Amino acid sequence: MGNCPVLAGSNEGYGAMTVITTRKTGHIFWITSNNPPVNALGHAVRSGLADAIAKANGDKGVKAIIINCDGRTFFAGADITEFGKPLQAPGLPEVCDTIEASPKPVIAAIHGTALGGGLEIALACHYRVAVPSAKLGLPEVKLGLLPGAGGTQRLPRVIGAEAALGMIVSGNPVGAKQAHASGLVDRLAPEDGLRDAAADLADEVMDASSHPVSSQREDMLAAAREDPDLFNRFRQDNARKIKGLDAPEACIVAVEAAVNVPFERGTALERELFMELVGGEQSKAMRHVFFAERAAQKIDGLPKDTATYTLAKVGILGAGTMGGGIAMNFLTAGIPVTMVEREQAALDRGTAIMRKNYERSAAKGKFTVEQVDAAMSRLNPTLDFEALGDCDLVIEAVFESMELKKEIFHRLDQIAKPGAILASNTSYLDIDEIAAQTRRPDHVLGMHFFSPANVMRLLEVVRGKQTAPAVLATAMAVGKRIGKVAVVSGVCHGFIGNRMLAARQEQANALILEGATPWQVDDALTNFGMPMGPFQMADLAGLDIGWNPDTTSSSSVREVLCERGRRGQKTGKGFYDYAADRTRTPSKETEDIIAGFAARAGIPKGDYTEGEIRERLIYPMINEGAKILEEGIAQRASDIDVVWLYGYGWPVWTGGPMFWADTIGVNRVLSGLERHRKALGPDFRISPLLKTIAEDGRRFNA
Ligand code: 3H9
Repeated sequence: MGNCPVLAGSNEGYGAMTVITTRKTGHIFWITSNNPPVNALGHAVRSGLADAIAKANGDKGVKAIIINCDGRTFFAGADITEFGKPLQAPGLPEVCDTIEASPKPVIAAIHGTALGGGLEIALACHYRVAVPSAKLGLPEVKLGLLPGAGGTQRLPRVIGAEAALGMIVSGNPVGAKQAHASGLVDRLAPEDGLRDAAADLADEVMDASSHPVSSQREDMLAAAREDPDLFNRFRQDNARKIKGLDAPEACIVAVEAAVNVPFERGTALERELFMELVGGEQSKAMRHVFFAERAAQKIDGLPKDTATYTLAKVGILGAGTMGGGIAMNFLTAGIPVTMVEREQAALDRGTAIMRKNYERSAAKGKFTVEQVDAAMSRLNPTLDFEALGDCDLVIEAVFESMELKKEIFHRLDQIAKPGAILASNTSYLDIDEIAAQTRRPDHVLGMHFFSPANVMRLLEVVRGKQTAPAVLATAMAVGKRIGKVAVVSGVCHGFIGNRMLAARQEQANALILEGATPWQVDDALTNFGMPMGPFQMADLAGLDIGWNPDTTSSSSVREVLCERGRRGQKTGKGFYDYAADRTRTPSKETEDIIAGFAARAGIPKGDYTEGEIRERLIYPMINEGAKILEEGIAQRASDIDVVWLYGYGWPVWTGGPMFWADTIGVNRVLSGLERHRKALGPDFRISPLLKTIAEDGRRFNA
């Protein structure tokens, strides 16, 4: 095929902006997109595709059409940056209809990822060929949308409603092999033979009298038509996962329409739902999250091509909950880990918990037994500190004591090989002070994981004053390699996340003394969409962290709770009372303890609405976020959003705390803070940046 003539005019009409080229080989007309980096279906691509289809159909010598893409992937979807702007015709639904209506068969040749609008293009084609490594999916739901170019109507007709529901509502792609098994892909091509396989298929079908048309298929809908309860069952089964989000329900309604009404009515409904969602606050927030996550990878002042160190082996100091969780990330990614503890019992306990965690994940189908064994075989648990000497990166995960950490880093510096990176998993402490204990402060930084460290996706990479660019770039690259979302933070007490959490906790503690109950405080946050409130979180973690029975002096609510044996979920009671199945109920005893403290301190009992409680908890966090920006601790407001989304379960449909402030208006946050000023305490200061942004009517996320 390689030396076939290029069809004249392939670049006509688009000048330098040409992203679609065409050529002819025998009776086959090739339409190729080249729109890096991901062949997003922006205006130029859409109009190029429509014109090319028309051209192919107008050429008597053409008997079959192949759509494929250059570069790393097939179309990865609509161009998200175009959403919210006036649509430039042709729209994607129209392009899909044009492809499907082609009297000559159209074949999609898929490599990389056929996502969103990309899969919708493929579904509109009469045939689909893919390489085994390709992935196919409709991830629109993750952007607060539903597939808007016929995907909700064509996919159920091709693979059945139940399978389509799963793909569309989860937004997760499937591999080409699975897609082949389900009928979504007609033929698998050898990894390096996609074009030949597509051409072979074209040769086979070009003279057929008819071709499969996805929108006209009925066969795959039969099962759902006989099972009308399917959709409500699906809603119930997924209630927890889709709570608070608008898009999943819209997806379900649209797929239901595919089963029950003709294609044209189904697509009209899909369009209506899409327009509603794309203009709504949730999708705007979720699109912000998409770009925020990618922006977080970019480090101010650090060229994209900064060289990074190769990591062949990682050392972890401490086999506790954090150390074990951190180690699992590397083991899963295929990187050997040496894990050091001081005592055999602690080492054995830590290793056993890791294996148990892996086995639990395997039971859920996330790993095979072989993968678990392979991961654990990469672990070298040892009591020998010197064994860390050949590691390229050592992460210290011992408990929070500056003295201990200083001593450890001093020792590590003696034994770690030249060029090795030394990282601390500290949640609060000063990385520069720790780095000063070594002769390589430029090779020291913070890598702050969040608990459970093998699950939570956030990694705060703490850049010390002297951290070298290559060391920082390596930590970010490592984060990506182990599947984390890494965000750079400067050095301050608690970094980005915990510093803001402390601002919230201070208000939570104050509010309960002012008369709001812990349950009201927790509800104000969980009703907002946070997975847990501060008192539920405290009960889960254990109230006795840092509590000493020998020195306890009944000086805080927390101390008294511990003294009375109310140490959290593990003792069946903490702020709340817990039943054997961990169901929680408000505790009268806790309320009495709090009332006693309030009375002794002479704090009058206030009466708060849920909205006021929320303002008291969240506005000071945003204020702290503004200070974090002002001081250059975070590079950009969206980085703060990413920290809260991935580290603390902030509800994705509000886009993160700073984006939420932008949505409700920074001036509203400012006036709220001024209104609550007295209650916020004598030390409370409004951030000058927040004030300026509010007064100028600007946004944090400009
Ligand atoms: C849709 O299709 C709606 C339709 O149903 C209906 C319409 C009517 N648009 O992720 P990466 C940028 S909704 C614009 O780092 P990777 C991205 O920002 C869409 N830009 O690469 C980044 O820019 P920068 C449904 C996009 O290899 C660069 O490309 N589709 C888009 O790690 C590289 O991206 C999706 O939701 C886009 N669609 O991952 C898929 N996609 O370099 C979204 C990427 O300036 N995309 N960019 O930071 C992805 O999931 C991943 O990008 C992908 C590659 C897996 C493809």
